Amino acid sequence: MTNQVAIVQIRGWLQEARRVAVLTGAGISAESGIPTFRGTGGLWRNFPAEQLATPEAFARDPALVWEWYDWRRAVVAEKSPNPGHFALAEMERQHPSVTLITQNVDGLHDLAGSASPLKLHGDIWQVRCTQCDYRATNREVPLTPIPPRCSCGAVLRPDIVWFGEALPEGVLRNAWAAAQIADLFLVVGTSALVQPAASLPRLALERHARVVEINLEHTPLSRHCDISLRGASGEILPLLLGD
Ligand code: BJW
Ligand code: ZN
Repeated sequence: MTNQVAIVQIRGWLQEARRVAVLTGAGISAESGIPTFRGTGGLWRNFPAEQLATPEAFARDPALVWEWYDWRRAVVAEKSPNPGHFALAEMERQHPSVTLITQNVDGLHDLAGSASPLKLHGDIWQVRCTQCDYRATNREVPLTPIPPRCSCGAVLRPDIVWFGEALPEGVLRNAWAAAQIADLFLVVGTSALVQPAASLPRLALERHARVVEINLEHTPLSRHCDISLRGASGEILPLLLGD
């Protein structure tokens, strides 16, 4: 099937679908200039994940981990949503029921106008205290001091889900529910390696939803999808919308 034929097919499925779920990953923000995690130019090419994105790494050296986030916040702060983000926001307006689930922490779906993306892995602009219940939005770039501290004296941490940590319970519950009831599930720009996010399209497949992948590369999910489109999300997603 050529991409053109596939796109006509997916447009039809989108029109027929009663409930749509969309899972996005770092690839959707790549065209905005935000590096992905894995692969060429990936954020972790020079840093094994275990060195930075774990609670153990943070406990060992909070300043080092914060330096990495401070750099990433500076990168993200100057970036804008691309046509892929805008197309998904428009899809929400055109379709009666779309649930957007994202693994991204960059906030670009919000900036594009998506109403309330389910953020599985947290938000780079939120901080929380390692000791008390304090949580806040913090858009300071660069951050001072590093590491930042709570008024209770303890160190603040990024409100992000690191390896070995549980995902926010309500968010994950809503994402499972959306995957369970979707009749069309779009998987966009994710390597589909990180759990439990990668299980969401698998669940949709078990429930006999149509599953469509949009990715520059093949992933472990590709061969299970009804359609797996090779291409850039910023080019393909706008083509799925009605006029
Ligand atoms: C384009 C494109 C373009 C490029 N257009 N496409 C079951 C089995 C095995 C392991 C586990 C398991 N369950 C749990 C685990 C452990 C672990 C895990 O999954 N490990 C795997 C790596 C094996 N999972 C966890 O630890 C999770 N926690 C958990 O399960 O806890 C259980 C628990 C329960 C109760 C109590 C306690 C614990 C937490 C996972 C948290 C992941 N967090 C990260 C880092 C956040 C920090 C940060 O952002 O700084 O989130 S990992 C990192 O990967 C980040 C991303 O959100 C996530 C996914 O990456 P993504 O988005 O897929 O990006 P890439 O780079 O991998 O792929 C980009 C893709 O885009 C590529 O395919 C490109 O081709 C494509 N692309 N340009 C279209 N223009
Ligand atoms: Zn505190």
